[in-house]
Amino acid sequence: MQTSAATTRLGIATTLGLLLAACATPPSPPAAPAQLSAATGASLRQCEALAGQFRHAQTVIDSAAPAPAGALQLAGQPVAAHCLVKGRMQPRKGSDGRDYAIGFEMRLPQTWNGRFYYQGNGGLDGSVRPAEGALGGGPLTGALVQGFAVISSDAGHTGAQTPYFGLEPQARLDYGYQAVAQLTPMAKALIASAYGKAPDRSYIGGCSNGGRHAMVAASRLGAEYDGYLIGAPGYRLPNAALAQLWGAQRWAPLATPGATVKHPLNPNANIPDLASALSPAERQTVARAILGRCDALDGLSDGQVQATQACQAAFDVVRDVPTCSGARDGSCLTPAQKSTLAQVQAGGKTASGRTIYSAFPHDIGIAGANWATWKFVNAVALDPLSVGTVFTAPPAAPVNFASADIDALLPAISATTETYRESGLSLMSPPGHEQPDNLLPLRARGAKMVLYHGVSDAIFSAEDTRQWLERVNRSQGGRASDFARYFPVPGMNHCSGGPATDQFDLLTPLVKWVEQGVPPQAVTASARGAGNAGGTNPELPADWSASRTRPLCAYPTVAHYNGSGPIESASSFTCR
Ligand SMILES: [Ca+2]
Repeated sequence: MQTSAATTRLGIATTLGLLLAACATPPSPPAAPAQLSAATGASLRQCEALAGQFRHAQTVIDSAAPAPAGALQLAGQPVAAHCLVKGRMQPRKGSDGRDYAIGFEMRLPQTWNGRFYYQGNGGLDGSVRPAEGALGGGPLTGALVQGFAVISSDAGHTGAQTPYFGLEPQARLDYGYQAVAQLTPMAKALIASAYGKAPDRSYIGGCSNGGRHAMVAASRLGAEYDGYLIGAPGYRLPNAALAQLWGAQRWAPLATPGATVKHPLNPNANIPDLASALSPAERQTVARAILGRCDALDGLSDGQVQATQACQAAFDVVRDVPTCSGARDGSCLTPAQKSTLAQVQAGGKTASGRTIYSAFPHDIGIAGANWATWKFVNAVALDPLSVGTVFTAPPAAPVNFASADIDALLPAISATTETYRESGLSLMSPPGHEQPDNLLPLRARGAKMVLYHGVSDAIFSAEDTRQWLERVNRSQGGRASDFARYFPVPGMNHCSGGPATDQFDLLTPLVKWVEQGVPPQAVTASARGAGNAGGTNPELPADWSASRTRPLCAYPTVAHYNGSGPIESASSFTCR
């Protein structure tokens, strides 16, 4: 009897222990997402008539005309016949006296696949780029040629080269998120007029600021889109821009005194030649040192580091890069260069110790020209403009990178005023990105998110994207991969380029996931060597095949060589 009572007490204690343990663990995973049905196609019913007949609030259609097959080319191939509609939403006189509107074009295929694609554009927007929905670096395909009805927009202002729209309160809100919110229902209604039915499935995608638009839409417009293709999302763009100024301040003392280069936007102006602080040969030296530590971690020494996350622990700038014993000759770094590179890659902090943005991964794409353009040219010529006039409240003149007070500017991106009622961070970032619980309805509905990011992106950090996914995973009981998958692109710079296989189509796998329930795990990416129709990548190492392929692997899996098989082919690798 005593044994039995003891057993019962033990049972109660065990139950209590389990209950206590249960209380201490994160919430249980959400229920499995619903499965959305597949889109069905239709044929275009009308084109020119849309100009006179389509009615939508605050919308002006300026033209609607057929674009015959071949009027637009993608990767040297004619795009099929479609209808090109141009228009504007919310035309208005801005508080600065200038004329504003949300300009757009839509391209409606004659033979439609039943889907809508919102093409998010890059940079500061400001121009209506052709609505072709081009995919991946040096694209071979795009949403339009795949049969989507595609919209492209200037996000509410014109003149991509001048960020002064940021002084106009509504224009900066349109740029941040309100243009997408206005255009989305209009575009769906226009599609319904053109084809006799609304889109069955809707997608939004882009890279850089376009990836940001898609990521913001997931938080703000989660019921409007079924699939989100999010490339190099500058989802904390104000922080990233500020970190650029901080980094430029670190590099400046190492640059050749007095040396200048042409301003990228103004041929009559010069800027300091910060690139002399870390020359192309020195960046190659760093890349070689990274290869030395990390190339074989994926099972094959092939000039690519697939195990990018493991490489962060394996590589140390100060230890692994040769130190100059004499003058700089490209084959080594001085101790000051090493410590600056280590500091910049680790991520900036203000003088008072506040984190400005994010760490950046060590990766061989540091050898890429685009890496240097962002760190040494755009950090001096572009980011001071956007920080000064778009991301801070109240906005002011462009800041000077050298004298910018980072400690004062960091709170200014979170500040509001009577006129600027939303902060730069609020208008640019996905609400709730710190704790992405607000994605639960999107997930439950069956919508999917596919993210990708060049591991050597020098402006928006792949580490910041990885951290976002980890937060989603934590907030959803470890089940983020049910609806959100992230594909790091080793070696790739900002959206394309660098020593990388940077040509890929992640939209097709996203559609398959949304509409057929097949989650993407390994997606083939190609190098763009000689003869590539999407445009060649001049930074492809000479010892790679011109058409090398590798699988992009859903994080946290990594492409490992199988131990046999042709080394230029993705088929010899497995994501694990
Ligand atoms: Ca390798």
